[in-house]
Amino acid sequence: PEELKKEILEKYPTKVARKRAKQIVVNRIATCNEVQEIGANVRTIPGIITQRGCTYAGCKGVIMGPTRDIVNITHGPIGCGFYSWLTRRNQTKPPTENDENFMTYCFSTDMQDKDIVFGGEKKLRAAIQEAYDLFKPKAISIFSTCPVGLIGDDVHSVARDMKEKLGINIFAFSCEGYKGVSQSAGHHIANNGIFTHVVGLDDTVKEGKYKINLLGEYNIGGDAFEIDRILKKCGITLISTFSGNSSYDQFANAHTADLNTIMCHRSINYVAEMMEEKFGIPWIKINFIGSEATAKSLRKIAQYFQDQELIDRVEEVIAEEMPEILKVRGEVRPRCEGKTAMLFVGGSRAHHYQELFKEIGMKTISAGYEFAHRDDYEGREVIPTIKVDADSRNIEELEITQDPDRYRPRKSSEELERLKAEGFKFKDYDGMMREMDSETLVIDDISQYETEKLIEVFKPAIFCAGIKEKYAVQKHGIPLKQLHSYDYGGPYAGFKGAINFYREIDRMVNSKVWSYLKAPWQKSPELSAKYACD
Ligand code: CFM
Ligand code: HCA
Repeated sequence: PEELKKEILEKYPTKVARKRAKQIVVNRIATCNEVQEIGANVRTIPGIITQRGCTYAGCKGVIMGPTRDIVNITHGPIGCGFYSWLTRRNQTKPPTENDENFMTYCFSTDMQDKDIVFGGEKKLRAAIQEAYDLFKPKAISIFSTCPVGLIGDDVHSVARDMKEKLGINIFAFSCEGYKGVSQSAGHHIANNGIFTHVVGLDDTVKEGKYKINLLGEYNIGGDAFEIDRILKKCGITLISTFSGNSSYDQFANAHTADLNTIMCHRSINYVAEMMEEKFGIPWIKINFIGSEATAKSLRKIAQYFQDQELIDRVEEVIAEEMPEILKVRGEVRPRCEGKTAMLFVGGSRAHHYQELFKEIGMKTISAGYEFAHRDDYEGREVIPTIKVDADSRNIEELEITQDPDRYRPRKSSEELERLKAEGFKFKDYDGMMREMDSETLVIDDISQYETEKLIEVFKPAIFCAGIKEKYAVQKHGIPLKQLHSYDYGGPYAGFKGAINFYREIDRMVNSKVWSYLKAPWQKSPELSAKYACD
């Protein structure tokens, strides 16, 4: 891998090579028992074909998009709203036919040239009024796209005015696409907004002995439905999910839960931290991708509540679910054993999905995130050492203090001591690199060129990424599994999800079709491209 890194970098101009060198790391965890530092959450170098999306996508598409009963208005050109309209396959299921679901609509101010010249606030006001007249929603939120920031529309003052006029909750996000270096900035902006404007508005205490929130689960391909099924079976009450299959009321009531569990650490750790500071709810990292990881996460939740009834119930559920999983795994594993995978996705799945591959005997030889931060690679203990650059400073860090009336520590200090003695860890995430083998290549914000190099050298049995990478990779004769949209399949979370994933990967890596495939440039060599710096 060290050789390959050198070879990749050689093609770049010196300055580019110097920057990319920090973001390409050969994992040495087993040999030196220490995670190396990786460059992450920095600007993509202009000219490089990145997998990344924008800040607006992270705020509107990712965090707020999956909520069904807030009217989400994109203030901007129509393409931005259209792009983020359900392409992520975030599913939802209103409890009854009378409950709202606005996700099938795409709300946008459809900005035109004249709005850019004369300002778009009037149009935004009119759009809010129109949405209100038509739907009478509980809440409306507004999302800024690039031109909004450039021309200086004050979306927050429009939101305040309209909130007063209409008497419903209206709030805006300054999540212009260029605001940060990737989607990640949009996550943070969305976390701040939802925490400021919605969390804590409804103090109703719901029934339930074990009340949790599920943070960072977006119900892609129905994942959250499967997790809900399992939690229900265990007798655990889900107060809210951020934000798969969620509603406005869930967010408003989230602070009444007794534990926050985090699936995707990258996108939602801010809300978890703020809920702990303001309301005293502790958080733990869990992972429902992979059957072993699911069992481990359920046990961790049960251990937190320190209640024998729940501990026993969780064991019963695991014992009930596992036989079917082991049966399918046993069938699939001999056909997949020893095959290799590469995963380049988002900010958590490139890590989580390694679990599922491991269960069927496959090895991850290279992986990386599009936009995660160093803690998602190296573990949270590096957070104090992360340099805050101008780009991150650009994103507001909210000052949170204890709520004078509603702050309530969920565990006494004796209970905390007992849990600690049992090895229980709060606020803990070890990151991706510790769980990968030595000599694997970890690459942040991988480029198209680097992707092609990896494929050429390692010829993995499967490459996992997104829609932009899919066909370029498959033209090399390597199957690509989309770990964002799941290629219209899923769910892959929880117990039933693991079975779906085993079967899907078995089908993909054992199909003969790939070996028959000839790329266009293999058939017509004159089509083969040359890199400019050759
Ligand atoms: Fe978290 Fe996500 Fe992901 Fe993400 Fe995303 Fe996504 Fe993803 Mo696409 S919140 S970081 S910004 S797990 S949309 S559901 S699949 S890149 S790995
Ligand atoms: C986004 C959404 C995305 C894109 C997926 C892809 C998703 O980043 O704006 O590139 O295939 O999961 O839908 O990550």
